[in-house]
Amino acid sequence: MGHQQTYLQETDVRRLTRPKGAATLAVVAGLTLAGCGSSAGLTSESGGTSGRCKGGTMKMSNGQTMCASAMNGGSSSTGSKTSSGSSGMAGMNVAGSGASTAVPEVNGIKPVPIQTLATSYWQGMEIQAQTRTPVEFIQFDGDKEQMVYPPKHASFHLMIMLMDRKTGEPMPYSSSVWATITNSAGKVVYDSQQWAMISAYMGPHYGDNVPHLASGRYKLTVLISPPEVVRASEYRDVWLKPHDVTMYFNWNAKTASATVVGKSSSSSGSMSNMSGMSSGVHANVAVNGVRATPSRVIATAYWQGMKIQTRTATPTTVYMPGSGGIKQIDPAGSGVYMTVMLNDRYTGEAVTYAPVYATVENAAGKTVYRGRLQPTISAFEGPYYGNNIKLPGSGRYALTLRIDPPHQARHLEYQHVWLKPHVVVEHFSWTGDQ
Ligand SMILES: [Cu+2]
Repeated sequence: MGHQQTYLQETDVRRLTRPKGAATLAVVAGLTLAGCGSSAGLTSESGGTSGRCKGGTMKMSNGQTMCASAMNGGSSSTGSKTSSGSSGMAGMNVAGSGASTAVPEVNGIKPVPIQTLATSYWQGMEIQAQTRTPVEFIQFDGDKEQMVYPPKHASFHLMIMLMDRKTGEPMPYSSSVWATITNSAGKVVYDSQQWAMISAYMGPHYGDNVPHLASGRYKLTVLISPPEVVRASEYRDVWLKPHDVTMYFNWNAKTASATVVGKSSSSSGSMSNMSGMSSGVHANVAVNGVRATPSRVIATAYWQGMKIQTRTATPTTVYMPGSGGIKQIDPAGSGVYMTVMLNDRYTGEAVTYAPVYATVENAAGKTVYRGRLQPTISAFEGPYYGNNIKLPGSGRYALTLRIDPPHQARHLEYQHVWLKPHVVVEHFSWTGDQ
């Protein structure tokens, strides 16, 4: 493809020792908790549309139609422009958003076959253990890249996928996902915290390269800690405690392939058979009794293969887990609930762990809001960045977004993109409460 060359930067690429627990935990915790300055402003909810697409088909979100008719007292889009010195599109020559297209490669990296070892369920969360061929990945700390190489003769790249069982939207921001593999003799052969990762093909997941396994039967135990970010209301009562699942698989070292053994067991989850998940548009789905609420797209911008979509909705209550249990965060006043969704432009997969900051100015150029849009999980829109923004009155506003690079492990297709902060300026009008 070659386009990626445009974004090559001098990076400090060096070998990194594999993390053991605390190191990764510190990174993840620091990111999710950083910058939560004004708790009063924290807020979120669920919107009506999703641009997520798995398997390479870009699904048009029909929520926009719904929004236009259902929204009152809302805001209207007056366009956006990109004002970064490094703006432009990385990657492929694919027509604009919403085009139905097969996914060839992203930044020169092709998709590879993925095998599912086992699936389990817990409180509406679908937990999948998947494998692919071992692969090096990159840890980017906002300053420099560090390559993490698979051990010699590694058997596979383990990927723990957590998602909403009904909508298929990913569940990132767990403070810790830990995997333990035990052989048939009861010996622990692998025991490590998983890296929180982003990928154009798998989306947000928790993964690591697993060292060489001899042929045989194995037990895989995964300990999942709850997500520690803001949640939309449908997740108020679930995923509040750590949960572990046990799965079994046979590994064939000669063919480097796995076969699933029997059923997965869940320590505390119910295994009732529900209808299968569907991803894409979730307007007719209820999750924990909650349905999607309408939102309005005010602008869509693109940057190095990232789709940046800004939406507004009516102010809403969100929830944040903490030491004292789940905390309810109500809107501070009238205005908008502002959400920014970051997705791979070509596959629709969510881009998580990117600090997003917003500044809102009124028509006179006075700053009326400045703060961080909180990483938020939701069943209907997937992960996004959002906050309630109090506005002094109806009128036209300028929104400046600063998107910092995702501080997280990434697969190779994202090695050369999103390494510097990016600024987007958009405008919207707010008609006030009606
Ligand atoms: Cu991975």
